[in-house]
Amino acid sequence: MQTLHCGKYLLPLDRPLVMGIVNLTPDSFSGDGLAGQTRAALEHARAQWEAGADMLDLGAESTRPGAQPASLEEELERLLPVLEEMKDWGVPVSIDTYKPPVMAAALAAGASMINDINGLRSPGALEAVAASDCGICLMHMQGEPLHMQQAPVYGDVVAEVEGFLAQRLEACEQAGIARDRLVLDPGFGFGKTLEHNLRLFAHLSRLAVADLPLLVGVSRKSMLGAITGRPVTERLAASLGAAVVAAAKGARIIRVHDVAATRDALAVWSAITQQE
Ligand code: YH5
Repeated sequence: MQTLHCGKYLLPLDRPLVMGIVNLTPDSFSGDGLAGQTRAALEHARAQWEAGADMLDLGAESTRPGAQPASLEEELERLLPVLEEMKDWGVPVSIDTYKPPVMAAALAAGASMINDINGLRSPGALEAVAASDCGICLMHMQGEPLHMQQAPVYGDVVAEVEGFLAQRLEACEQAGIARDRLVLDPGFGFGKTLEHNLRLFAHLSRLAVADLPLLVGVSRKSMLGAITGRPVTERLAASLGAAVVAAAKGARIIRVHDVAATRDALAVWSAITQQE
């Protein structure tokens, strides 16, 4: 059975794992300062964990299309107090960041995984993770968040994303990072039109370069809004449909906002699949 080495955790990949999203950006809180933000984030993290998440993904900088970058200091100020509280919960904590100093500080504070939308391309990123035994998610993105949705262009999107992931795997191997720490992600919505996203989803299995596990993150995303015509607050059913299709196409980790509902949907898929 395939496993994912994630710091002190060894995660079995015989059923799709659910990664619960924990958002630490200020736009997701009422605005009562850092202490209030920390408390709200911890409550959300606890709820995601109790809902059955296999791991939690903490993001302190918005990477939504058109989002402005946060400073290093802001990102650390939001992350570290939350991580400090969570380090004894017994849950693998992933950090959604592309900044090497944030990676290093988070790993020192007990994080088990680095989820990098930039695929460890920032100078110093490979070194920051190579020095530890954390899990790593290598995601594909065309452009950078501020402009990536303006005019994404590909020749063959599946071939290009596959080539990128193979190249980042190669860079990790050169840096001495063991393969059993790596997860690959096509990066739905990151410099992709609806058509690009659908083509990537349809050919998901081709992206499992070197048979590495795939992570899929489409929960509540605009592509689901484009398909259903629904606003972000009404995309649960669409997200569950996508999660099941992702699992059926071989995804090993599903990154979601709605953990309990996703676990139920995947439990049905798993039960039927095991019966076959
Ligand atoms: C991902 O796919 N995505 S942050 C816009 C939405 C809803 C959700 C319009 N970090 C991924 O979740 N990390 C993000 O509604 C990620 N894979 C990995 N590995 C964007 C996001 C979102 C954006």
